[in-house]
Amino acid sequence: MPEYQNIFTRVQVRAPAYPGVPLGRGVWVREGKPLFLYWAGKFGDAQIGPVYLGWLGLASILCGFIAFEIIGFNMWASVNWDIVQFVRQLPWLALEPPAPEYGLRLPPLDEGGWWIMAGFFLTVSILLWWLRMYRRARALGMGTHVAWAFAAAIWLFLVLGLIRPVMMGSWAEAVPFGIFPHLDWTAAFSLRYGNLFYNPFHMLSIAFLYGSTLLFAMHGATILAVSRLGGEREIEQITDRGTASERAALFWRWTMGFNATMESIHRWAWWFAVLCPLTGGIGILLTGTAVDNWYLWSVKHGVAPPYPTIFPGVVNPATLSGGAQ
Ligand code: 07D
Ligand code: 07D
Repeated sequence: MPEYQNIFTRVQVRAPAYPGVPLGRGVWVREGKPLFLYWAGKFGDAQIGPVYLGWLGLASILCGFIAFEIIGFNMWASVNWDIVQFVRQLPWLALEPPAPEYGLRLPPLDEGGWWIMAGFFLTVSILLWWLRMYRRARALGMGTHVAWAFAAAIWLFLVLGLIRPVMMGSWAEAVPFGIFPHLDWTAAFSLRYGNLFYNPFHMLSIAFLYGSTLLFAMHGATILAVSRLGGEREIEQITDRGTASERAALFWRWTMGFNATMESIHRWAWWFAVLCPLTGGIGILLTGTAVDNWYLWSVKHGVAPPYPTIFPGVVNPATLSGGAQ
């Protein structure tokens, strides 16, 4: 019996190519003759394909491609179609949303119109991909947990780029497309609204983000540690608790007095991951709509001390010239 003592050991089990359960009658088939890749097997399953594309998959990829092209060509145009500069400056290039004076109106293409068009196609692409996940899960008789977890991320994405800008009455509030530009936007957003650290929903989102990595590490490590006893066959261990499950449970009861079960750990993981963008989206939606300055909000609610207490004689500039609270 092999020893699974380190985190790199990987056992490759190779069964005959399996296309999956039979498909109902329809236009689409599962495409591609399955092939086996040794290096894919090192990482995950060695079998690649077949893939089910379907109308939703096709339409989603098409829309995603259109969005990607609009963003790419606009970035390329911004360096005067110089391919060398395009490649060199790519991480800094941007496709920006319309300026504030346009509000929610349609601006000319080169003043934010392209951003609206790219955003439209990206959003449609993501929503179609969600439908595809949902429908493929139903087709397999599975639960739709993956689709609902994805929906939590889509919620944050929609808040950032659509729902909040519409509530604020301006596309200019939305995120630009671009690798560093979207980081600049994130930093500027925090500063503009009085430091996002004081937003309790940002705090919650961070707790779930950190909590997710902790749970993932604990769960992955626990299962690897008992895989020499068959622990990675989690479903069998749920219905017929074996020595792997018993030891894993004992380990955590010994070390911290309490343990998850083979089933509950996956519920914890799902909720922690889902609550990260769910709470985050609430925090972003409240920003600028209900709360204009999270620092002043915190002072008001006794979470943060006012500036003059820390630096006597200093007047918080946000309280001057009609700064909204
Ligand atoms: C590992 C799964 C694979 C996904 C990957 C991302 C694209 C973008 C498009 C050049 C974990 C694919 C990337 C399709 C290419 C163009 C136009 C997921 C994994 C590898 N961000 N963000 C990144 C997005 C927001 C923030 C990286 C998307 C908010 C910070 C990547 C969105 C805010 C940092 C990226 C989005 C924010 C990043 C790595 C959408 C607040 C980093 C992502 C649609 C939440 C990190 C240079 C990753 C970085 C980073 C993509 C939204 C903050 C480019 C698609 C507006 C602080 N973000 N982000 O691995 O290195 O995710 O940036 O909402 O430090 Mg971001
Ligand atoms: C972005 C969901 C959308 C993505 C989708 C996927 C494609 C295709 C292609 C694979 C990530 C689209 C897919 C396009 C992919 C291929 C090929 C999820 C997304 C649908 N923060 N902060 C968060 C921390 C500060 C700021 C969340 C830490 C500063 C803003 C998270 C710190 C300032 C926003 C978090 C820190 C600031 C956030 C994101 C530390 C900047 C948000 C959760 C230690 C100076 C977002 C409420 C997430 C949010 C957000 C962490 C600091 C700004 C927990 C750890 C103070 C503006 N921050 N942050 O799941 O929800 O994102 O806030 O300093 O909008 Mg923050």
